[in-house]
Amino acid sequence: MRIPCSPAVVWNGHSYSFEEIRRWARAYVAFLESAGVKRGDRVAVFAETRPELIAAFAGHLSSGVIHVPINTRYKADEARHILEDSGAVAVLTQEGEECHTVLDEILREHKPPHLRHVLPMAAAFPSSPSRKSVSPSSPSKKSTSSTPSDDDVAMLIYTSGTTGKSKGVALSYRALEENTRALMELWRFSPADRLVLALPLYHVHGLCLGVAGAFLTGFTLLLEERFEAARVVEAFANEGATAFMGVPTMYVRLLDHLGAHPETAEPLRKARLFTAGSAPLPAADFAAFRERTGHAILERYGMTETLFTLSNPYEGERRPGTVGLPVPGCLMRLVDDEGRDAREGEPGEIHVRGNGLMSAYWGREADTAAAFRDGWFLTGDVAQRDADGYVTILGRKSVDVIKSGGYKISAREIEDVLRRHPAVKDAAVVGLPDRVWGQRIAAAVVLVEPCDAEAAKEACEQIAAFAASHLADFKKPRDLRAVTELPRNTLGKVQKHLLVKSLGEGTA
Ligand code: MLC
Ligand code: AMP
Repeated sequence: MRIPCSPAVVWNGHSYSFEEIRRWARAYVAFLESAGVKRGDRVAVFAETRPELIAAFAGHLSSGVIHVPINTRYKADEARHILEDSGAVAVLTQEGEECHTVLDEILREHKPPHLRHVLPMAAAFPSSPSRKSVSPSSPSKKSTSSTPSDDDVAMLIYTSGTTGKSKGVALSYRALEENTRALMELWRFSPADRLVLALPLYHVHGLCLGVAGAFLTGFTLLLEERFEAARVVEAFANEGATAFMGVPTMYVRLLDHLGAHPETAEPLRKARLFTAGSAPLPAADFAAFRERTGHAILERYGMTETLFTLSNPYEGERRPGTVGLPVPGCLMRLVDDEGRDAREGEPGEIHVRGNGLMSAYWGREADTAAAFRDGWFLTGDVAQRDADGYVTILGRKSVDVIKSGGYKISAREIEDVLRRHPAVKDAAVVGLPDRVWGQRIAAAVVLVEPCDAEAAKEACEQIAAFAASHLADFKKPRDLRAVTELPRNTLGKVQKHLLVKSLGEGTA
């Protein structure tokens, strides 16, 4: 496919053409080769968003090196787990950043056994790319001699589940390309688009729909290091942005911004498309955004293990509170508790087949086998379908899977950390409904030594500080209370719905 002369990336006012990104990627691959990194090796990326990360991803794709991005908010334990579990041989990092300090801590304590190289950004990308555009073409996985095959693993994206530690989701070149292409066609992306990309580059939302979308379609990424509502509005006002993709928390913040500065809504009216996903978009926010900007946000549904499988239509009706219909190349069943297909309007678990399915959980055969039934991936999400086929997500089968700010969080992982504190005898974590974050983390702990209210408060502060030092900020309990016992049923299982009620009282 010929890519037109639009830039690939705009960053801090500088434009980088597709050809520049490709050249940069080639030099980076040569650098990796000189360090002995081979096709199939895992290379982790633990650095904040910058254009070099786009080139690193392109380089990994072109050379068959498996891309392993790490959440830059992770603390040492969390990042170490990914480095060890993936068997990464190298990690790309940027000096001076918080995650570089975290990496130093990991290396000081005990180097992950397979990790041979720490690659500073300055060494991996020594030449600043010029800003002059030359005859452009897309970074292509067919450009090297050792062309990866469609079934090779392109990337490992770590995601939480019902178990404590995160699992690496292995996604093939085929899944990445076919699913992304389907979405790009469905949403009519073209080289004329300029997408404001403020999503993190370590999850499939930003990496596939944003970066891979640009590689496949040739549109321009207006790249932001972090989401800031004012910057998004500015990009539509002055930088020719045409589209934005966000998680619902970002839309809440955008709406707050538009509320405080109503005049800034006007440039958004000229936009072509706003999409939302990763968590439920409240119908009230859909309505408020439409009223302010004239745009019906296009909500879609996805999962790291399946990529993007349901979407409201581009041209037809976008129904608030629904995630639309199957994406071309994807099939969906709703299966009730008896294993039958749920009837219209009845709840069932979403089972998925199709072009975006993962190959496996990295190194976890039993978990992989348990995640599928007869070739269908069992998502754990419960939904219903109306007469026109539109799907509404009702919730998740497990209360131990929490979504906050669009991040998937395992209640078990937080409980495991809380239980490591010497004052904690037992702990339970739940997600409480939250207007901005979708869900916010709350925890109940049973203390080893029963004590009066004042001492319990002090103990809770210490436990909260301990949790904060071991967990990424977004996993930190926002409310942590001491209780005399956890509500358990006769089988000893914690009744989390009762905890949601008691912890949520007076805080909604
Ligand atoms: C941060 N804060 C939170 C919080 N996260 N408070 C409650 N709950 C949370 N989850 C607090 C911080 O402590 C801080 O408080 C303040 O909010 C600002 O923190 P921040 O870290 O600067 O926030 P920010 O960078 O603005 O992050 C918010 C965000 C981010 C929405 C931009 O969460 C984000 O990028 N989310 C997207 C994640 C994503 O890409 N998910 C897709 C997964 S793929 P204080 O008091 O210190 O100011 C997937 C599949 C699919 O799900 O379908 O897409
Ligand atoms: P992740 O593992 O981070 O990829 O998160 C996937 C999960 O996000 C899904 O299983 C859903 O629970 C949730 N999700 C994604 N999109 C939506 C949406 N539009 N509405 C509700 N939940 C969503």
